[in-house]
Amino acid sequence: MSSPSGQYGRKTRRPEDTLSETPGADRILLPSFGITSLNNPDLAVLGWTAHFARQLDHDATDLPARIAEVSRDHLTTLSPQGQITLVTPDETGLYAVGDWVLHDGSRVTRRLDRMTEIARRSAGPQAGRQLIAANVDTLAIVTSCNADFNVARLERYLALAAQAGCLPLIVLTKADLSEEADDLVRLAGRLSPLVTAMAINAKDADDALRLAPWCGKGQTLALVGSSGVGKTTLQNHLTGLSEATQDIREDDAKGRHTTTARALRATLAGGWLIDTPGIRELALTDAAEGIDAVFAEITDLVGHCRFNDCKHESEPGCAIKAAIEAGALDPDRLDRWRKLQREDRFNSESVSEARARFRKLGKMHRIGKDRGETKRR
Ligand SMILES: Nc1nc2c(ncn2[C@@H]2O[C@H](COP(=O)(O)OP(=O)(O)O)[C@@H](O)[C@H]2O)c(=O)[nH]1
Ligand SMILES: [Mg+2]
Repeated sequence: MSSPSGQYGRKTRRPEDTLSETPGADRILLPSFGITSLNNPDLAVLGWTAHFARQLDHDATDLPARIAEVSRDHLTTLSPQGQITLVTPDETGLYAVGDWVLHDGSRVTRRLDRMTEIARRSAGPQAGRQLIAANVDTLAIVTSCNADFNVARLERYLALAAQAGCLPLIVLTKADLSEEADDLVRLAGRLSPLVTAMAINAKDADDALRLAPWCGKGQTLALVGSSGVGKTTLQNHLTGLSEATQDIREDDAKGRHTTTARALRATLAGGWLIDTPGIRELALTDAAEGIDAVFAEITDLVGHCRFNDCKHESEPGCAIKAAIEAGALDPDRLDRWRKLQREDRFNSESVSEARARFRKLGKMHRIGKDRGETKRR
């Protein structure tokens, strides 16, 4: 499917050529397909893999494109044909930044099954599932070494990453303002199997580029976390953009929301980055497997309890209780696991009602579309 690199190369100077003059850009290795091809990247550069290729019908003429931005009434996509604006047969809210779609030049004809899908329970009293991004390879959970650092919150984000199917990365910013950065890295690195934790000064270009290996050729990295922790600062170093960052109120270490929209942006390392607006309180939904994966040692112990329905309270033969007594399991971690599970169960129930409404809507759209196609024949 993918075309050879260089096919779209031009001799004339284009705006993105100046990227290589951005301070810091000379410190990273520019990929062989060249930064000048970003306006017409080939499919692999955009993150296309066999997972998506397998979904194509052999005789179909529709072309693939990747969603860079979702607006109320249209999608902005990137493709080997350049940037294309598409309308959708259904609500654009059903699409996420990072999604792959097939199109006929102006309309989306199909959304391809996602490799990974990051979603949370939407904020506010109305139950719903809000898509954050799709087809993200690595989720960078950004927190700072100051007051934002919170083990329970990190576990919650790690469950989000595990549920989504993304590789988790914990990035502790503001290491330059903290004496305990190394301790926090060790602590964060123990919160889940698979997680990599690092402490950085996000304002330092070299430090920020330690994230480059996760957003190299064809790789997509998303940044999530509270407001004011340095996500946009990191994005600017990784992409060469200069989006507005925010001043932080020193008293409570809380930031104001400056980043408002999600977008897929090209990185200097040849991959893709999605900066997200700060999340005030992340609520999980449908994340039971993600929670199990993060708390793998507890999940394993549960399997060793004598009774299948052990509540880990006063039952005989409880492996959890034994582990706590032996000092092998931190009772606080057990409490946090319980709390997340309870909350996820509650949220998933209320969201499933909302989802039933969504399915009905989708069906109506499909029927409408079929009718439209019949008419045209
Ligand atoms: N000293 C220091 N300041 C930082 C660091 N990361 C971010 N900041 C500052 O924190 C504020 C918020 O950063 P911003 O990137 O807008 O955070 P976002 O809300 O997560 O996108 C800005 O004033 C940044 O300059 C860091 O590692 N060290
Ligand atoms: Mg921001």
